[in-house]
Amino acid sequence: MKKSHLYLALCALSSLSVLVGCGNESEPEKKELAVSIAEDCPSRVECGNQIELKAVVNNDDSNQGVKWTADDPLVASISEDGKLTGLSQGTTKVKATSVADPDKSAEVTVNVNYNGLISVSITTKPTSIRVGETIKLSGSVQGDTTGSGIGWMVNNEALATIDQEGNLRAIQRGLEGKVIVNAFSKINPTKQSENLVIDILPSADGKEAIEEEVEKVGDYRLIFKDDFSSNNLNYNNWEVMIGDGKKYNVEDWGNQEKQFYREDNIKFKDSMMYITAKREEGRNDTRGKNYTSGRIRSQEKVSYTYGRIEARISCPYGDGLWPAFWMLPDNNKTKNPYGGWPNSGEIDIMEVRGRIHGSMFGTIHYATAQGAHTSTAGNYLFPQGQDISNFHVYAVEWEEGSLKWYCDGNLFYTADANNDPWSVKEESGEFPAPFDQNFHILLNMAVGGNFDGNRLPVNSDLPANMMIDYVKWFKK
Ligand SMILES: [Ca+2]
Repeated sequence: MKKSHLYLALCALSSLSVLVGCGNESEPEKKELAVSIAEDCPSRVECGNQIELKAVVNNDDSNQGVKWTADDPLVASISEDGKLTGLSQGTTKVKATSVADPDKSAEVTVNVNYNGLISVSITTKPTSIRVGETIKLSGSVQGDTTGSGIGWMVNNEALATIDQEGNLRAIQRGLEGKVIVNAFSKINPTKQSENLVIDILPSADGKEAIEEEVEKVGDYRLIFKDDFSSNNLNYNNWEVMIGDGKKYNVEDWGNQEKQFYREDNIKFKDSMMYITAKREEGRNDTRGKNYTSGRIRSQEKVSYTYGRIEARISCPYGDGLWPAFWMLPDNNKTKNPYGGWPNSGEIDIMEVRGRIHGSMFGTIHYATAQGAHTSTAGNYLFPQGQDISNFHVYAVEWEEGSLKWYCDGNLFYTADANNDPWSVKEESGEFPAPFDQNFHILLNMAVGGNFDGNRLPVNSDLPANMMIDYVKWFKK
């Protein structure tokens, strides 16, 4: 129903109740409680600064009688009496709820900005480090008026770690034999230093790795890890995908999805990445989409052929929410040897429907010999007392001609030549194509779309957080 029609209907109802009300003059008059946001209430704040929000209750603008809450604690913190502190760039809906009648409330959207001209640089620039060695790096931040300081990150935490004092320690040479270090501004983590590439050399006694510190699963050795331990997105590993898919020539991401992806919907806290789906009506930068969310990929940054690919993830409840941890081949649209999707293949390590709390899916998509899309999938049911909202370790073990899906170490599906042989168009490749080339990782949460019958979340489901603790890639 359109709003104007609803309004007319309500007017008609209220005049009716006035007419009916004429006969009940003896009833005591009820005082209707009204909560609104004060006209002079601020709606913008700089990171690190505080503003005082103001509500009006029954024409009383003293800000008494309401409790304040914010819907995105990663963007701003708020006290019950309306003192809001900006934490990171983004928007949050803020609500004033009547203490006397919790059904009465009013909302305002607050923008948190950082407009300072920040630049970050690394001042010590070693070119190499030996396995087992620790080097202290230093750097500087210019233009940060809040004095929040500098943070550190390394692109591959399987090869070396760095703490927030800048101590870099090398664990193994790995496949690349180097790591990339960045310093960043803590108040605005998108402001990062230039890449510092540091070669990892064997230890003085010739060791390629501190063997007892290299994580192993069976025959697999860890070759890549992003633990998000610097509470920041590493652009050397990830590209943030923005928009409704048009930029990538897949309108509504090929699935009639209802979200617009924004970088603001990806945040970090306590060594965890949060992808947050929000209802954000009336924005002028989402091409009419009423939902926003986040999506990242590692195309041509973290991409290998074969291995065990793993992540630890918690998914939210909510109709139509579609969190996914999955893989596509590099350049699947343009330069892929097997052509575009579905011929070039897709590996879904984990997909859940926010409506269905007790199960998840692992799937491969590929093409029939005639070039039509087909897929084969396994379904995992969580044990009693667990569901999608708990943290689970989702993994696929992908080797030549075989894919095995695991949840928390439980093998629940195998696709191989004996079980579910796949194929692609005859002219472009035979089994085990297309799953014999470099694939990269994607993490996202869609809203709506055809994975769960175009259902949409109710407003109370949002904002909803998909939380990712880490991503790992192992190889034999
Ligand atoms: Ca982590």
